[in-house]
Amino acid sequence: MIESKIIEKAKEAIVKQDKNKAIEIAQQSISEGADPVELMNDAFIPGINYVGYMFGRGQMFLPELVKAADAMKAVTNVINDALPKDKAQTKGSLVIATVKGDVHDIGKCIVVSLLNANGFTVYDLGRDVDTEVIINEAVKVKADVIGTSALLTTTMPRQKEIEAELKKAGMRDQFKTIVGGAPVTTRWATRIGADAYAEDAQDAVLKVTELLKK
Ligand code: B1M
Repeated sequence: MIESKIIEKAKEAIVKQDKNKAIEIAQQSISEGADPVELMNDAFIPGINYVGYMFGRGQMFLPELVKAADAMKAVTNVINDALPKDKAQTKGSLVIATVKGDVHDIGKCIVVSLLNANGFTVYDLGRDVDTEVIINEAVKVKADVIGTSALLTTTMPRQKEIEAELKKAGMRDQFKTIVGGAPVTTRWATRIGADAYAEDAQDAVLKVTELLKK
């Protein structure tokens, strides 16, 4: 359990867009024994979510959102470096990307790191990635799973496009698919025909593990 004092400080550093402070809190907490995943989930993510809430209400503006995201990105790097690396044989491979038109990648990077830490081989294609590129890469590396992240309601249809393109190419059975991102739901995953939906990075590890058993 992360101490409430740390949670408050971490949230404040993100909301105040104080990158150095956020890095310092992350590094210090980890050196004092905090679990990096808990630290991210319980302390920093609520901070960036609050920023999103304020932005949505018009109480924070784009430059502040960008600075808060920059602080969050720096923290993500600290957390990712602290994750144990599972050097065991790969449990399966994934191609992951944030879909075309969408530059949100903080959550996707956390998902990638946790999958890596749990022994999966992940080909991270980055953000704003075209459907065709995602599918071609999955074919090229013979991925078991295609995972996509979408943070905008306007980019969610790209996840549907991937399902449609795979079907059109007669390749739908070749890959399992998993979708995620703040506006994405189980209902959406079912509606578009994706094999799984994951709410967060830990859930992604569980769902991918289940998918590969099928
Ligand atoms: Co933007 N943004 N943003 N933004 N941004 C949202 C998404 C928004 C909800 C904010 C708001 O209005 N309240 C809103 C979308 C509204 C909508 O679609 N209806 C929004 C908007 C409008 C925009 C712009 C259009 C703003 C503008 O320019 N006027 C613009 C769009 C740019 C674009 O993509 N084309 C924009 C830009 C940006 C920044 C660049 C400034 C920055 C992103 C920086 C970056 O990622 N490198 C940013 C940020 C930071 C946010 C919020 C505040 C935070 C997102 C985040 O990092 N969350 C966001 C508000 C919010 O979501 N509460 C918002 C933390 C992260 C850990 O969570 O990404 O959800 P998340 O990932 C989670 C899970 O979803 C899941 O696991 C992760 C870890 O727990 N998950 C997966 C994610 N991907 C997965 C994949 C999986 C499985 C699980 O399998 C493959």
